Amino acid sequence: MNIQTEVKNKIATITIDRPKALNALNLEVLTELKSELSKLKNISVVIFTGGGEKAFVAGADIAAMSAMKPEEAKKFSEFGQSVIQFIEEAPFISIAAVNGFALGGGLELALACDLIYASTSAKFGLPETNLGIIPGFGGTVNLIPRAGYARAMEMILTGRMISAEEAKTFGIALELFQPADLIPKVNEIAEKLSKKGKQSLLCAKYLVKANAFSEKEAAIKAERDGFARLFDSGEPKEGMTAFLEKREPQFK
Ligand code: DAK
Repeated sequence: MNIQTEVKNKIATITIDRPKALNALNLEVLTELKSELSKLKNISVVIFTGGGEKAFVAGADIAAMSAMKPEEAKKFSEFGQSVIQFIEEAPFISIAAVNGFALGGGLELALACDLIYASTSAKFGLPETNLGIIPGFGGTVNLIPRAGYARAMEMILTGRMISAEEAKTFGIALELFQPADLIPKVNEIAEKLSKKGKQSLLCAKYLVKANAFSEKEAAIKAERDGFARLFDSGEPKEGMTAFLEKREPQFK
């Protein structure tokens, strides 16, 4: 199992636990994640975090993506987006407890959550353009309301990794905690939330989201179409192969 779920009172903690690949998301991990989420009953708050010392989630699995045939890529995209959408619309409050690298699809998973807290050693980024691809789990849509247009554009174009401090300054992480304090502090926040009326929390969540994202469906479709079109250019193949071969990509 790549996903560990712990339930206490009305709070579930879901740990993406594939530390050898820095918790990268492949179809198996996403399938287990969806299955665990679907099993939750009478839960007010779900905390997402990463297993091991280093990573929250270092992105979609590059090795898996680079080997995908078009049909598999389509399945991965559609299924992955359905998991992200499930979290965004879920009848619980979601909190990302970012304990290390939150890159690419990993940052996008955090951005799908209602609240993001991080350890002081966390690192954030959308490095997809380094690989010849673009974010595909809502990054081009969901970063803007948090970080603003200018920072979202900068992070997506440069793909640079930012520190936890910068992520807080940009509005991505709400608060930073020492690594050992992250989960206890996030648990305290979750406990306070779980004592409130669930219907009022959910009503407020859906209203805030509706106001922040009026054209979301079209924007997500445009992201998906853009991602698929890129594969005609040869850039994704060169970018991802270079990562796996531990060399700099040579884009034409
Ligand atoms: N995928 C697969 N394996 C990964 C990985 C990833 N994203 N990130 C790390 N790993 C693996 C490494 O290959 C390495 O494996 P071994 O060589 O040991 O077999 C192991 O984890 C440990 O990583 P490193 O040795 O590289 O560790 P370092 O401390 O030196 O560096 C790092 C840590 C996080 C800086 C580095 O691993 C790194 O740059 N990782 C890649 C980060 C990245 O580029 N993330 C974005 C991936 S692309 C879409 C939906 C989603 C997406 C796209 C489309 N659609 C719906 C259309 C999303 C795309 C992405 O997320």
